[in-house]
Amino acid sequence: TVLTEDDRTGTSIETLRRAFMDNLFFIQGRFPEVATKNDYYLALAYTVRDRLLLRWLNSAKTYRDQESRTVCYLSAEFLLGPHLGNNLINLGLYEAVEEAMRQTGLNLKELLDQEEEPGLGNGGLGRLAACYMDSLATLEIPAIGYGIRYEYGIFDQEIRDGWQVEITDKWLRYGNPWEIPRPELILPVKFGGHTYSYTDDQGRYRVIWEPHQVVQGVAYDTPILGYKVNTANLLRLWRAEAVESFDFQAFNTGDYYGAVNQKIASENITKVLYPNDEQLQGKELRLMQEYFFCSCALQDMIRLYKQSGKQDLSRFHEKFTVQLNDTHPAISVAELMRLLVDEHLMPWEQAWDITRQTFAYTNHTLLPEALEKWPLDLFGSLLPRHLQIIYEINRRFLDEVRLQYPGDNDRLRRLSIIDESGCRYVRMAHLAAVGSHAINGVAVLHSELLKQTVLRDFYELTPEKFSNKTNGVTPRRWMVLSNPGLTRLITERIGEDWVKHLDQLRQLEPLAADAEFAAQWRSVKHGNKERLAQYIRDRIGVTVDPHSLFSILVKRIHEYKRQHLCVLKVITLYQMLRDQPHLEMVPQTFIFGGKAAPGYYMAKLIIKFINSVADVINRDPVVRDRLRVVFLPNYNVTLGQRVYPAADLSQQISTAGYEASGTGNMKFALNGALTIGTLDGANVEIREAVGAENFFLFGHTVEQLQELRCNGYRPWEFANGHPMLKRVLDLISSGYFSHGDTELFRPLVEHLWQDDRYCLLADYQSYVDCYQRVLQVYQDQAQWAKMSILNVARMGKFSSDRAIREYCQDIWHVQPVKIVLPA
Ligand code: 26V
Repeated sequence: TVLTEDDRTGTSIETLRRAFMDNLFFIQGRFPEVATKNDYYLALAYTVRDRLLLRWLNSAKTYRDQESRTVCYLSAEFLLGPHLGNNLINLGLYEAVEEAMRQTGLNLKELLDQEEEPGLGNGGLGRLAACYMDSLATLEIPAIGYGIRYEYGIFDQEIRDGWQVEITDKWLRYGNPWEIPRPELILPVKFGGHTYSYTDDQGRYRVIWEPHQVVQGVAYDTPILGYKVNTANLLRLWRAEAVESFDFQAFNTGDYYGAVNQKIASENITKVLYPNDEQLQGKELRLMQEYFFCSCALQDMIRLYKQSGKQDLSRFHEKFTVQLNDTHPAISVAELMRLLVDEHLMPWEQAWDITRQTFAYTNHTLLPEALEKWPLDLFGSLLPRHLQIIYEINRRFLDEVRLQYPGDNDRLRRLSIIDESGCRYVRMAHLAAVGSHAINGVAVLHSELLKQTVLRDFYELTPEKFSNKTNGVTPRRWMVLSNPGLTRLITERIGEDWVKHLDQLRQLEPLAADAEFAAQWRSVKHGNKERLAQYIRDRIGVTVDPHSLFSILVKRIHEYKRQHLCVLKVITLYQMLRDQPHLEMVPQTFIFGGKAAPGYYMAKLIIKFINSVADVINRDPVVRDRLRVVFLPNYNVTLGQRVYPAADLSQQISTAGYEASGTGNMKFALNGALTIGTLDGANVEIREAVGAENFFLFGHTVEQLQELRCNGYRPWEFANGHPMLKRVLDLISSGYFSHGDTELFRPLVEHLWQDDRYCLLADYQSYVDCYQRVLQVYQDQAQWAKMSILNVARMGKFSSDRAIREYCQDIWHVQPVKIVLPA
């Protein structure tokens, strides 16, 4: 009953209201008359946190008592997005809290807007880790996410004069109520120095690593709650600190400034997230970050293992299964070997057995420049012991290869963990592949290409290790939280089961022919578009018409993603309007968003290009209301939640073979957008699922591109052979979009004309033609709505729950563990 409800765990509106006011007083130290919005946000966050902690502690206790097998997801990035709204959804308390706030005279939406999102990731890879944490908890799988607690996450983007400007992301400025620091949970991590070996009194060969520097990792824990279950898993992020004893030593020898410098150097390790940059390679601090969090994670696992009373580590792989999210944590393979062999005195063969059974590796890119490799001298000076271990792993591995392929020296060279062609490097993908029992790509096409290209020799060697795990996204954040209108409409018709069993969306199929339902469907979409239009007006002062077709391209800016192909298309439409000022044309709004890596010149120029074209078009009276172009600054999770629900058309236009999967494509389609896309990444499977007739396909296939290139791709022939394309390129070159400056966009146009690595010109015609079909269909609003409903109805496969179930069955071999709250 309400009377006995606990202030920290109760869920009635009355209790929530009381707990909230209590927290405002006793945690924020404020009374209502002087409280800021942020005070209210924090008071609410602590109220919600109490309810999380109840479930979290019970989960931890249960896992400990039952010695549950646990998934450890190692990732340098977790792009979580704001916690408050998501936790309210998963707790099932959204409406109750909304009402409690209303009764207090506050607006929940405004408080939600107060939260600074933890942007601890670049894009798809980090966001995938966050979706997977949500699904693991929802499926009641014991799991720990291990990563880095960056003090500064991905930079904030501002646009000045059309150019991107980077601002440091001070996300911890006003405190983080979602994390619990564990100042006593500290682990040492060594760097540099040298090794020496000796034979101990029992005749064992042993290696001692005498480091140059030791830092300590401090754990920061964030509970990750599942949807309407009691499971709350652990996200444990590590922050680097100076080791006390180092300070002390320096202090004793009188080197005060030396000690302070030491402290600063240690803390630098977790200062900032590196943006996916062209020049990541050779950044020593980046390698330090990677090793730092992997060492902390593995030491922590060993600590947990030993907590359950077991001393010898021979069953480590039975307690833990570790997923490597790309190669960023691949150093773990060598680190676990070091911990087992050097520190726990295990024989090499046994340690290697355990290591291989522990790890599995997910590859997320085929781009050659994105494949991680470290110069040998840098690697050896930072991690001298690991380099020795890698040599030994490699020696034994190549011996096995020799047995299978006698005399095939070229194959040995290709398979080696050490790249010896020219400067010598450690190839992290090879280390991950050799040290894992399972290797997967993130979409069917990607997994196939992986086997044919970057990991071809590994596939030939051990085909049984390879599988595909097509990515997925969590419907909790990407539908229920961000699109309440659609959620309500769907639930009215098919009940609420779909939120956990997304395949159930298929029950919507018959409703695609239901005119009344279609009308409601369109009205939900229109409402979402109106809200986005309002946001655009507030944010950048551009008025867009919510009745126009919202055509959206949001993702990191990269040449392979071909944002500039979409701009060529926009200029084509503009040219048509200039040619025929009275042309009847479907009114369209093109919305772009995305960050460029600060060191990636072309990507930054593409942002300037989009903004320059937008400026000219939005100002030109000839366009009237038929065409608008906007670039939304600072695209992030929060903005994604506004954008996906408001899209009519999702642009997924990467060059075939380059986008490993994409996950934005799934978020759009699940919110009722139709897709215009290439046969790349998961687009292939989305098209298969929703039906070819409900997907706007264009562009060369991987095979066609291969053939094009074999015959010598000459982009200028495409430009010269296509009058409209030529006019568009000439218009750009003429300085039309750059106040007469013919230099500004020259690198862009020249690149396309001469080299066009990503084959924009080859796909232009097909893109433009396809777009005509889009416009035609859009004119038939009933037809469009029908296709939109069918898209959603058939997108169930792309839930991250499905992906996680596959990982659990095929790779991790883990079962759910029910968490029961004490009565
Ligand atoms: C890294 C770099 C580093 C240097 C040069 C440019 C560059 C470009 C891309 C990357 C991405 C590395 C890994 C990654 O984030 N992959 C993304 O993973 C997503 C989740 O699986 C997937 O949906 C995206 O298609 C894939 O790009």
